[in-house]
Amino acid sequence: MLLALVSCRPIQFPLPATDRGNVTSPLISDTSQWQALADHAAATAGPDGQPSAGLSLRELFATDAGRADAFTYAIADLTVDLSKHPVSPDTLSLLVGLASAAGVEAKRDAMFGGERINTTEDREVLHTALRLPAGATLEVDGEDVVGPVHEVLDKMSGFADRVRSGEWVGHTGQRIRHVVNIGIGGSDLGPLMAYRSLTPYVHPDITAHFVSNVDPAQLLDTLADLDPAETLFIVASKTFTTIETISNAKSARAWLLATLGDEAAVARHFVALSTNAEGVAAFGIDTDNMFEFWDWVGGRYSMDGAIGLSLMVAVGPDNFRAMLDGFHQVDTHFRSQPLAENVPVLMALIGVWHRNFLNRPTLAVLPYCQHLDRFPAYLQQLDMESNGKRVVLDGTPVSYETGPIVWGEPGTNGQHAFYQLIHQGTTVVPADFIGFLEAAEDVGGQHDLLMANMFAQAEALAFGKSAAEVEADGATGALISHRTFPGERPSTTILADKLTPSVVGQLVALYEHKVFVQGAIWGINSFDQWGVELGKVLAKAIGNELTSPEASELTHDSSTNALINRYRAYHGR
Ligand code: G6Q
Repeated sequence: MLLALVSCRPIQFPLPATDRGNVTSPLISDTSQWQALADHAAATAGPDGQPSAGLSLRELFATDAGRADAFTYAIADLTVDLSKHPVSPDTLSLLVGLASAAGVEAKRDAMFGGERINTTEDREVLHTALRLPAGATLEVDGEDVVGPVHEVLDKMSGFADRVRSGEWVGHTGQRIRHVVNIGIGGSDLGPLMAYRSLTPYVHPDITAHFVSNVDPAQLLDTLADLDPAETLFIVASKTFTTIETISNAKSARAWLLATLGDEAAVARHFVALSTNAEGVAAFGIDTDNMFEFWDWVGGRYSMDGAIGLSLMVAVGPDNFRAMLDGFHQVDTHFRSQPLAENVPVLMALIGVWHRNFLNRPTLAVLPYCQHLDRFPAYLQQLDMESNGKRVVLDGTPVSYETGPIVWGEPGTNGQHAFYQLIHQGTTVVPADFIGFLEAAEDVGGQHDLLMANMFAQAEALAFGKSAAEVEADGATGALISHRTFPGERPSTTILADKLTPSVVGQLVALYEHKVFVQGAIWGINSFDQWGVELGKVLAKAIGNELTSPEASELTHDSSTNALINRYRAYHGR
């Protein structure tokens, strides 16, 4: 049983110790631990600034036959091989020292305990409570949050079961065969990614669709083959004010009513996932058919609660709960393991090593699994929206790089496209390879070939092909340089037996906590998103200017004014 009694006091994390006399700096770069890492990077750099002297991958592997074992870690059902990174035991211990200096453990405990660590929105950050087992207790401001979480889960399960069994029918009595999740950002990417990941677990009579873009093409393409009588819309919006989602939901309702004719049909074909009951009611959805979540769940951290309803309908409550258990296993590891053996912490630290001390700006996520095709996009939001920040909690600008640019595509497609740059380009791109020992579904032994590619790529990136080897293959002249692969390109390999619901939860929680630790080290707020909020207001003003029949004076820059005028002129406004 977990019991955390939490009050609403302001957060007072230990600030980094500084080497500048009595001045206490909020910047981690002012700690002696940061400086020690900078010195270590300088002492081990070769003439090109890349790790050499004891930290080249070739040397690290040549001098330590046990390196793979020593740098491979287990977390729940995942095996994480960190050996192909330019880190020695000394590097790791300096990095762990940095995590301690940043107060990562205290910050982690504050998050799990329900303190208001999202200081700019004055909110707790409690997505980990969404996967606490029934019977656990977590009190925030004197109120238990685990009971309500399980009430919503039970309500979702009952609804999902009714849809799956055909008991919940549409307005004309037909069973629901298509579920359309209308949501964007955090209300789209998580359930979409998990739905595609768990394709083999989807109910044979139910297909889920995801509409996010306000571009009408996506809604129209999705609805083109659907029968309104068999279609259920799940309107997913934490705030229920997001213009893209509300616009798509209104258009979907008009499409439904154009065929079914009767306003009463809305109640059988629309449900909502939101924190805003008033907004849901104003839209015309019965709040009995609303599945609730709370302000303390950030959008991009919400797929394991009500926002996962489309996924639950598709894969069933048992599989959804198995996914939650996977999340919880990783939460437990993160919460209990010492920093030096804590896998999300180690992944985060290695990311900080690349980003801040080796100047590597991006991270490629390369799943060798087609079902994880949306995993890079999901991580892109998780990481870049969380850690794309430029000031620390007290508003001081950082003096160092923060979140990396995250990108990627499933292997082997990427191999025939952008891997060229990763192998021989001028930018070193750390990569995360993710693969499975067993295929979800195999045909003609293709899974063996898929995995052979993954292992071969990680090996080639790390160890390259020297000029001597190229020459030995018969190359001469300029061709020798063209065909030489420098190697020393780092990667993590994450393996699991199979992509099960639990493993999906484990993978997501692993990255959630990795992102958390990096944010904690950089001293930023990983849980707000003012850049996203800006986008939500900017378009409103220009929207009026594009559509108003009366031309009013435009007060933007000359480029924006010209673009707006061109659009208005085209439409004769
Ligand atoms: C996520 C962000 C953002 C959000 C969307 C949708 O952390 O806040 O991506 O999820 O803007 O917001 P609503 O769910 O409120 O519609």
